Amino acid sequence: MSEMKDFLSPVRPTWCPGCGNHGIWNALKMALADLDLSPHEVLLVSGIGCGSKLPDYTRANGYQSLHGRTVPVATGAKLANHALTVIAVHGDGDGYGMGMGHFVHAARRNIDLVDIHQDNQIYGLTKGQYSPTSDHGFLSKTSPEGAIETAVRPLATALAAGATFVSRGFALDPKHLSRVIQKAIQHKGYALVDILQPCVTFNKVNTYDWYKERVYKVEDEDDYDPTNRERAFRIACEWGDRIPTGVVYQVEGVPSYEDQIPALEAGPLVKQPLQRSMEEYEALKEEFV
Ligand SMILES: Cc1ncc(C[n+]2csc(CCOP(=O)(O)OP(=O)(O)O)c2C)c(N)n1
Ligand code: SF4
Repeated sequence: MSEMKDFLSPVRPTWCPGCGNHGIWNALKMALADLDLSPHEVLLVSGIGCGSKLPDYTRANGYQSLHGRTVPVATGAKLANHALTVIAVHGDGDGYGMGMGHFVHAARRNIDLVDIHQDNQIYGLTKGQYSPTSDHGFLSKTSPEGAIETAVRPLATALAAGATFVSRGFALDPKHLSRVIQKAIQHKGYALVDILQPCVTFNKVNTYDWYKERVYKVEDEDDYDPTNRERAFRIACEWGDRIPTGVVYQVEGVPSYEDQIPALEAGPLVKQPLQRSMEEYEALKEEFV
């Protein structure tokens, strides 16, 4: 059986004391250990941001890519070796700002990725600019008179794009979050995990207390039915006095992107021989030259 400590790298986190990323990191390690995965079976791909440092602190395959390009890199890695459990992990600026197009296309492609967003409603690493999920009126260095845009609603956006698994967790509840991440990993297809992650240094509005007063677990509701897309959409749009957490939508049996690629039928590309026989070469020449 794997244990959480198996996923500890020798590098210690430099996140601020109290940062929500500590809880997310613990929940992720807990999920990987509970699923009895080994570090070599997992690839963590991140972008640039405070949260994107997570692969440095975790013993597994890791790749820190460019700001906003987490999902395309994770997609390429999944296609090269679809036997890997590929987890994209990045901030709301990275994933819902620069990476917004990739988010929507990954969801509609149903590529078998877990897409974790450390959603602190602010740019942490660059010291406190407002982000795509900052609420209307949010005061920051780049919105001194209050943000004038409507905030992105990630769960509703994912659902509208055709995502087959849509969820949210809260960094202060790592056990619940870990169960949500486990379900996302077990899901075959694109899985969004939006995580409420207080940035204690730069976001003085969306604090632990602010979230605590508002979050509820969708599975505790009497009429919980994560297969009902219409109902899920209503829940996905909720924000303000009530903020839903848990698995909001899940549908199984939809073919994933990589399942539909004939070249992958013979197994992961990385395991397939690079060399072609003379006969195969002649056949290719015949077809194309
Ligand atoms: C192409 C590019 N544009 C901008 C930046 C500057 N930059 C680095 S991190 C970041 C935003 C970080 O916010 P978020 O993704 O929400 O992550 P957090 O730090 O809050 O975890 C920005 C704008 C960059 N590194 N690369
Ligand atoms: S600046 Fe915010 S997001 Fe970054 S490590 Fe500190 S508390 Fe966490």
